[in-house]
Amino acid sequence: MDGPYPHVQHIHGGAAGVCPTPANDTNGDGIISVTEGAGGYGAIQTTLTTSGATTPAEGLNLELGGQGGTYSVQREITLDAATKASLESGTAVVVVHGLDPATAGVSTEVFSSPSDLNPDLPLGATSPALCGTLTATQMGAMPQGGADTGVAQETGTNTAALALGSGLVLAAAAGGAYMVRRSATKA
Ligand SMILES: [Cu+2]
Repeated sequence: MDGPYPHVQHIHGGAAGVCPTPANDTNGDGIISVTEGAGGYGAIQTTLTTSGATTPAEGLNLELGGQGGTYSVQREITLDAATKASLESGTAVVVVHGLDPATAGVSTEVFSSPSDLNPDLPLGATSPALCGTLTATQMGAMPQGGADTGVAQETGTNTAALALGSGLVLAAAAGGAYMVRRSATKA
């Protein structure tokens, strides 16, 4: 649509707490769809919107997602009971959706085919791009200065961190967040 490609992003939970691997691309189209990946990371529990509501109902609200290749979100949100339970059990997973059409490694036909979540959206826009399992760490004190109250994601660093006002700091283990798209298997 001539705009920056969107990234809806969520805390998923209620499943195994694991991110998909290329082996999850069961239909072999070069993209791991939500249908192919969600068995490991579960359903949307919190939508990490850039503003406004953070409920699962906003899960596909592209206007409240991140935009383009680099962005930052700093906000404080209140997690619901389901998300807290996943965090406590180690099954909470941050998933950033939306592949870069320039680097997705698939044809335009595949990228733009109907999303398994909403046929009005392209498959590439809703499929997982980044994923990391959250682990809880008790902090003795809140971080000083501007706490990272949202997911911070920088290209190339493979990190995702979430700091909560409760004093819990949740961070994906180094190397635990990784690109889940894969190189094209078709020319
Ligand atoms: Cu998601």
